[in-house]
Amino acid sequence: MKEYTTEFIRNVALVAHGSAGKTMMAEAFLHFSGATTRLGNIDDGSSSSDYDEEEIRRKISLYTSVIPVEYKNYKINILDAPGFPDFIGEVISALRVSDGALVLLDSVSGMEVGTEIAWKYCDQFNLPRMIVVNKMDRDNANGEKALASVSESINVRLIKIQLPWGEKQNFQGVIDLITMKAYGKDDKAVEIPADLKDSALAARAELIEAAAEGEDALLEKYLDTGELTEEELIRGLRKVVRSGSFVPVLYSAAGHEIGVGRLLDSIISLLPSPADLDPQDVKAKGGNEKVSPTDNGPLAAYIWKTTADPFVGRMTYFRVYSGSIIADSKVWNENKEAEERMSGLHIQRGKEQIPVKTVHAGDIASVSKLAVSATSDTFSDKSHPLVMPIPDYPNALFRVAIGPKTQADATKISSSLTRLCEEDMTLSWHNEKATGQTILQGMGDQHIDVAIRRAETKFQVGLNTFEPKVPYREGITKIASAQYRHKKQSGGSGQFGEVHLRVEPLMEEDFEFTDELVGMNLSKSYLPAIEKGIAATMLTGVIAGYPMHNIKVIVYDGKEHPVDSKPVAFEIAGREAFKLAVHDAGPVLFEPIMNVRVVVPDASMGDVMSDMNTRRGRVQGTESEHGSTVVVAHVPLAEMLRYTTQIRSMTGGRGYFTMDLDHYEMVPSHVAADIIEAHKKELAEKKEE
Ligand SMILES: Nc1nc2c(ncn2[C@@H]2O[C@H](COP(=O)(O)OP(=O)(O)OP(=O)(O)O)[C@@H](O)[C@H]2O)c(=O)[nH]1
Ligand SMILES: [Mg+2]
Repeated sequence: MKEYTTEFIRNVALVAHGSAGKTMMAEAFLHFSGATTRLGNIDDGSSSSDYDEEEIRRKISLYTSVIPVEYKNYKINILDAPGFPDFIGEVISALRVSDGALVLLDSVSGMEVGTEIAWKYCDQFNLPRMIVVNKMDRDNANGEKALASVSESINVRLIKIQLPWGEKQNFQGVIDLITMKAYGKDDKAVEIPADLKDSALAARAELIEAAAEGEDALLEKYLDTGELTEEELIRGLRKVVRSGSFVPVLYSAAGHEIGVGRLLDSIISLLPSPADLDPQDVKAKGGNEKVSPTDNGPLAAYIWKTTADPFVGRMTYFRVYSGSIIADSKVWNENKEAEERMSGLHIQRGKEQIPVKTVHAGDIASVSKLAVSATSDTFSDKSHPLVMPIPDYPNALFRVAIGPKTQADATKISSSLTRLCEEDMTLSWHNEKATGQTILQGMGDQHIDVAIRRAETKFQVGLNTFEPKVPYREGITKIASAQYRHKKQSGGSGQFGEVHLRVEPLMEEDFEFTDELVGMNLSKSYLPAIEKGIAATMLTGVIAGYPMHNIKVIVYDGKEHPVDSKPVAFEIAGREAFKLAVHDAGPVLFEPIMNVRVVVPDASMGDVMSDMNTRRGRVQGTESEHGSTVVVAHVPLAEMLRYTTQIRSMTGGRGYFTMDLDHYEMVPSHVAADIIEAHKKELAEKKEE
C-alpha cells in the first residue's frame, strides 16, 4: 500500500441502524476501487469487514473494522461500525477518530432508531456527514419517503447533490447535480435522460442556493447571476457541509455497486481531510495544549480500539492526530507511564495486515503485541508527554452473574474477564461482596452473549450465566433476648459455654458489641470468642442468607465451667444465642432502592409511567434534558434487573435509563416471604448434595 500524507487521507465512519448495508458498502468500495477481485457478501460470510467468526455466524457486525479504500490518489479509511444497539460502544469509538460520517438509510425503512442514536453521537462529536439512501433497488424502495422520515425525526437541512436514476428494479445509477451528468453502474458520465432533465435542473437550482451560503462572495455572485461554476459549487458546498449547516443526500445500491464511485468522489471533495481539522485539545505536563495535524508537530496518537486474541496476540488500533510514527521506533504512553516499541506497525484492512514504514499525521493504523497500552490511552514523545480526551461511554446496566462451567474454568475466570473488558469500553466486571457473585455488565443481552462466546472461543474458558442476586440486607425491628448453652461431653475433655444476650436495632452503625456483665458468672475473657461467633453469623445472615446490618448485641450474663469452658465453646454458644434472639426480634429484609432516571420519548410516557407502578416504583418528578423528558423515580433494584431490555421494547428502542444506589428500605412482607422461602429451599438442596 502506498504511503498517504495528511491531505490525502479521509477518516469516515459508516453508521446506521442494523442491516442498512454498511458492511456491504465497505465491500463495494473495496471491489469498486480494485482492492478485491470479487465482491464479498455478508450472507455467505465472505465480506472483508465482518471477518470475526461470531460476526459470520450471526450475519451482523459486532465490532468496528477499518477498511482503507485507495481511490484516485486518496486513501479513505472507512470505519464500518455495527448497527445493533448493544454495540453502541463500537460506534462511539469509531466516531471519536473519524472526521466525517456516512449515515446510511435503507430505502424502504428510512430513518430507524439505531440511525437516530448514531446521529445524536455524530452531533456530539460535531461531525460533518452525508446521508446515503441505500438499497434503492429494493422492491418497495421509496427514496422520497425515506428522506421525509429523516426530517420528521431530526432537525436538519438536507440538500440533494444527486437524484436517483430510476427506482426499485429500474434503479440504474445516479444523476449528479454538480456535473449534471448521469452515472450508471460503470460510473461513466453520460447525458441525463430526457425525462429527468427538468427535475435535475430544479434540484440543481436548490443546490446552488445552498452552496452559495458557504461564502459571502459566492452568495453575491449567485444573487447577481443566479449561477455558480462547478468549482465554485463544490467550494461552497464543502463549506456548508463541514460547518454542518447542510447534509448532502446521495443514492446507492451497494449490493449492486451502483452509486459507489460517485459516493467515493463526494467523500474526497466534500468531507474534510485531517489537515482541515481544528487544533485538538490535549493535556500536557504544564496544563492544556493544542496539537495540529502535521507530521512536524509533537506526537499525539489516540488508541481507539484493542483486541486480545490468543493466536494473533494483542492488536492496538490508533489514530495519529499530530506528528508521525515510524516502524520500530519507541513511543511514550503517558496514561500507563511506559514506553512501547512500534515493531509490528501495519495498516489493517479487515483481517488482513499490510506492513508500513511510516504512519503520517491524520492516519489510522495498528501495531501488534504491545505490552501495556489499552483503549483510550495516548501515544506521545517521551520528552513531550500528552494525553488526549476520552469520550463518554454510556453506563452498562445489564448485569448477569457469571460462574465457571468446570473446575478448570474457575481458575481462568478473572483473567479472561479482565481481557474481555479491556477490549470493550462498555463491558465491565466485579465481584459483588454482598452476594458473593461475579458480575459481568454490558449494554444488553446480546452484548453479554457475544462476550461469553468470545471467552469460550478465544480464551477457552466456559462460562455460565445466572440471574444476579439482589444484595439484600438482614436486620431487626425490635429488642429481644435469648440464651444458649453449648455442652458437649464425648470422651476426653468436654466443651461448655452458656451465653445470655440481648439484641437491639441500631440506626447509626452496622454493628456494636458490648456487655453488661456483673458478678462472676461469666468472665470477660470469653467475650472476644462470643463476638467472633456473632460476627461470622452477621456475614451470612440468619433468615435469608444475606449480611446483617444495624444491630447492637449486649451480653448480660452466662455460665462457665472450670474445666470444660474454652473459647470455641463460647463462640458456638454466642452464635446460637444470637440466632435465637434475632428470630424473636422481628427480623426483616432491607433492599437497595435505586435512584432511576429514565429518558422517555413523549409518545411512550404513559406506558413508562404505568409500568413504574408495577415495579413498586415511586415517581419523584420529571425533568427535561436535551429536549427529552426524564422521569426520576425511586425503584427497588430487584425490579430493575432486566429493565434495559424492557425499556427498549416499551419505547421502540428510543428510551434509556441510568441509575445509582439511593438508600435501603424494608422489603414488604409478601415479597420478603418469597425470598426467605427461596433461601430455605437452597439450603435444603445443598444439604442433599
Ligand atoms: N437489495 C439490497 N440489499 C442489500 C444492499 N446492500 C446490502 N444489502 C443486504 O442487506 C443485508 C444487510 O447488509 P449489511 O451490509 O450486513 O448491513 P449492515 O448495515 O452492515 O448491518 P449491521 O452490521 O448489522 O449493522 C445483507 O443481506 C445485504 O446483502 C443493497 O444495495 N440492495
Ligand atoms: Mg455491518
